[in-house]
Amino acid sequence: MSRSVFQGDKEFFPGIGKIAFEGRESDNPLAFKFYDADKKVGDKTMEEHLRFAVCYWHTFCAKGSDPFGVDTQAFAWDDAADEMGAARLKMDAAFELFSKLGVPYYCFHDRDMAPEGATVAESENNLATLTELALERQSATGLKLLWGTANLFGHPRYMNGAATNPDFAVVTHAAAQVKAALDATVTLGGENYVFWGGREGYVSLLNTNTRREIDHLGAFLAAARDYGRSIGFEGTFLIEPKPMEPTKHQYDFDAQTVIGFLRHYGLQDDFKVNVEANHATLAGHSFAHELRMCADAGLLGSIDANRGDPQNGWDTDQFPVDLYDAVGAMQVVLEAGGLGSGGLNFDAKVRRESVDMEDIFIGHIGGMDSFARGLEIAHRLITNSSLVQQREARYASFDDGDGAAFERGELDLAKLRDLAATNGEPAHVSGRQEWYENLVNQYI
Ligand code: XUL
Ligand code: CO
Repeated sequence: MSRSVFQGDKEFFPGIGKIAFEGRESDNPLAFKFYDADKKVGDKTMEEHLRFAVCYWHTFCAKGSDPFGVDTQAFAWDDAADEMGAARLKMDAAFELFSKLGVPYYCFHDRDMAPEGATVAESENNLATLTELALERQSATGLKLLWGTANLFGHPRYMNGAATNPDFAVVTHAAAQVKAALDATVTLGGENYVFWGGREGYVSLLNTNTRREIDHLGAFLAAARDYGRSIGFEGTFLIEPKPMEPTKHQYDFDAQTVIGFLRHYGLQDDFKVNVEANHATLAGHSFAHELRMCADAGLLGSIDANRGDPQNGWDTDQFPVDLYDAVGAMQVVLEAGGLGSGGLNFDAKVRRESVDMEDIFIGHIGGMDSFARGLEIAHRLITNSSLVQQREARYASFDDGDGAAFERGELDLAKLRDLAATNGEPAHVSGRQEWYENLVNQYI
């Protein structure tokens, strides 16, 4: 498929062409060393396995401010007479970058793409206008929407929560936003729709009725699901866990919490989990752990690819360049049979000190190369080594006889006791963790 490199009147990233695969010997920072979109790994190409997406918010909206300092980065697409004009320029810049980078997908929040209006109707109109433009850009470039979402955390009205706000009037505004964002997602053929509950949690237990708030979240998501299905959304709804930040405690704390929540409220047939690496580490887990919990539950939906900094716990949203993590993630993804309708969305931003336009490209190239390597290594580890077989062999005692009967739920506690008494002390069997660890390093 031919893809035009940029769509608008103005080129926002001059001097940067389509990023090409040049191989690991290349010293061109604006080339892929490992990501070769059409290269087959097993039965699929790298592009089909990895399903990369660029996010609108960090890449085109955030300009390096932090709690201690103002913006450090300047974006030419902000240079317009009004907010809607700037939103159009931003879209030109976005599709130029998506195309030059060669990613198949992008993701957005409603407010990244179109400014909030003075009324619900004006906000809806702004988003609908920009959605039409995005649709034109998609058909001109071949880009696709991995997921849409609503920003239910930025506006002051959401300071006490959105769907879990103690004030019903705020819940209705959250609903209005989700309805419009679902409309936009369906118009754009989005393959998923995400809920990240930024302020769905509490800061103080003293002023919070957690039981009512969590029930409200369940009811809100069911209503969103029903609306989405009624307008023809056939994709996957996703919840993105995060333990805290900005709230002290977020209800969607981690994968296992979300899996329990989805099952409790009967949402597990329509919703899956969007695992973000930096949210995993913020919850005290590894990225691979969160992915594994979702895969085991059949609820692995999509990935927000990034990383934190091991020396602090924050959500620093750095580009993912840790190879060990990428291998661990891709091992789970491959063993789970792939990402389905999900993808690898770079929910990542360059550092506030990285002020050149090419830094944005270099960040994405590094992330794409890391996951390309992770994919190839994990594929070899699974197909060439005996790791999977060795792991399965540890459970061989459940494959037949009494162990299999136990798995079928046929043995009560007294029968289990009698087997222990009859069979005596079990042999000590090594877990061989070091063997597994060395094997992974050997394949890297
Ligand atoms: C915030 C975060 C969000 C979600 C979408 O930590 O990850 O950007 O991915 O709302
Ligand atoms: Co995210």
